[in-house]
This record gives sequence, C-alpha cells and structure tokens, in this order.
Amino acid sequence: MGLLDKFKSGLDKTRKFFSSAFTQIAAGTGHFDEDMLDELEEILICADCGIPASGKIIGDVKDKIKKTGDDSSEAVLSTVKDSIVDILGPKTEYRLQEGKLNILIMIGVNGTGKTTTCGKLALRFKNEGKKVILAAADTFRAAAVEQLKAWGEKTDTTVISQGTDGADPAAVVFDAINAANARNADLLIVDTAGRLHNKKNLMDELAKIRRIIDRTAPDADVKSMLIIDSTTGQNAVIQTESFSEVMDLDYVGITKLDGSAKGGVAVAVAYASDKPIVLAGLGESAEDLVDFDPEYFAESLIR
Ligand SMILES: Nc1nc2c(ncn2[C@@H]2O[C@H](COP(=O)(O)OP(=O)(O)OP(=O)(O)O)[C@@H](O)[C@H]2O)c(=O)[nH]1
Ligand SMILES: [Mg+2]
Repeated sequence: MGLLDKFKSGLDKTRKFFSSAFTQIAAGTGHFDEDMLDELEEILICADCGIPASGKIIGDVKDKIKKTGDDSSEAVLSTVKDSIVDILGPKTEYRLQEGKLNILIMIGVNGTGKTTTCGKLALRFKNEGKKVILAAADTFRAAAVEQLKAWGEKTDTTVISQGTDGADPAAVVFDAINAANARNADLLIVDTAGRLHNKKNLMDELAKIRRIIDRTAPDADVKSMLIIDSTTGQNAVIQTESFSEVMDLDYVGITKLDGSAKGGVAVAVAYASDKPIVLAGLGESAEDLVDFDPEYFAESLIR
C-alpha cells in the first residue's frame, strides 16, 4: 500500500465525517455563501481542527473567493486543503544521524501510544538495517516492562530492563546506553512512563534521565518526542502546549488517527505549536506507523 493509501484508510472515519457533512452543505446550489461558510467552519471544529485553525481556514477560503470570484464547492474544498497544508507546515522526518548513537526519548501522558510507537519504530529502523535497542524506563507500571519486551520479541530487538520493583528509570537508561555502546547500536529508544506535565516528581524523573544521557552519551544525537493520542481531541493540543512549556521537545508523534473522527486534531496541534509532527499512528500493528505527510494528510482528511 502506498503512503497516500495508508493515510486514506487510516483517516477513513474523519474523512467520512467531513465529506458527508461537506456534501450536505454543498448539496443545494454547489456555491458557498456566508452562511454555508459558517457551517463549514463548524464542521472543521467538530472534526477537532480547533477554533483558531478553523477560523484561519475559513478566512483563507473567504480571501480566495474574494480574489477569484469562484465560490464553487470544488474551489472551496481545494482552498481548505491548501490552508490545512499551510498550517501543518513543511514535512519533517525523524531520521538517524549516521556514525553515532541516536537516542530517542518517548514522552507523554498515560495511554497515548508511547510503548506501541517504540515497538513500531524499532521494526522500522531494523528493516532499514539499523541496530536498535529499547530501554524499558517505564518502571512505574508492572505490565509496562513486559509490554515492551513483547515488542522486543515481535521485532527481534534487545530490550534493556531492570524490572519494576522500584527500579530507577535513569539507571535503566544508563545500562541501556552502555549496552548500546558495547553493541555499536545506531538507535536507542527510551520508553518512559505516562505522566502529566504538572506532576513535579515525574517531570524531575525525566530531567534526571536527560542528565544521565547528556553525561553518559555526550556525543549522541538526543531527541525527545511527545506522543499524543488523537482520539483525545483538544486535550492532545493542551498536552502539546503544556509539555512544550516545561521541557525541550523536538518532535510530536500523533497516534490512533484511525480510531475516531477526530483526525483534525493534527491541524489544531500544528496551529498551536511550533513542534513538527513527524509520525502518524494509523493502527495497532507494527506496520501501522508512517512519516507524517502534510500533503497526504490534508488530502485524506477532506476527500
Ligand atoms: N488504533 C490504534 N491504536 C493504537 C495506536 N497506537 C497505540 N494504540 C493502542 O493504544 C493503547 C495504548 O498504547 P500504549 O503504547 O500502551 O500507550 P502508552 O503511552 O505506552 O501507555 P502508558 O505506558 O500506560 O502511559 C494500546 O492498546 C495500543 O495498541 C494507533 O496508532 N492506532
Ligand atoms: Mg507505555
């Protein structure tokens, strides 16, 4: 399946919602007046694009109609798409730097898909011929280490863990860096426990992990990725803003785009944050992770 088809099938629920509502508005004359544009704005908000981004999109549509005089549904749809692509910004990919250890720290609130995305990424880079190691730094929940180990088995990837009984996540990461260096690994992916940005002790724990990395692997390329769950709608936007305020984030990964008609939340996140969305989770299995593609995403969202 090509990338566009993957986006199309993953975003099926959001697209069906959007296109049936759009067709309903356009059903009369096929031309858009002010009232119809207000309705269109409401649809965008309901698809979780967020109020500010939806306002910008409709503003762009109005400007375009003023300029060209073309208020046909086809022209409106095309401007909506261009405007979404514009909000999403240029395509950014997470890529490994050659010849050094790359470390990726996965961060986010409970249940957003961090561990799953660790497993999916391990498979992806292994398939590219890279040596990957997973660090089970979620020592908070008993089942967490087992869950990561299951992904390790599924993807034939080494998992470094210390169990869950009070193990220090930073100590797990220390061990994992040593293992990564000993094995000349290309990528170390650090799975962390779900946490809220305002829980001080848990955020301190993340800062400690980061200090250990900076001290133990000073030459590594270290990146942090916030994983947000699109089915949580505007909460995902708030999480992106809040985590960005309290820590250095490099990337955002958005999961479960297949799970609801709230796929538009990627647009709201992009509008609210300057962190690029680099990954899209489009299902639960190992292959259902793709590079986030603004053009394909916008296309799949609306038609
Ligand atoms: N449909 C769908 N389900 C997903 C996706 N990503 C993750 N999931 C599911 O979401 C659930 C939670 O995923 P986890 O990877 O355990 O989430 P987590 O962030 O590690 O959770 P905690 O460790 O508890 O904070 C699991 O049932 C996953 O299978 C996705 O892209 N699509
Ligand atoms: Mg987890």
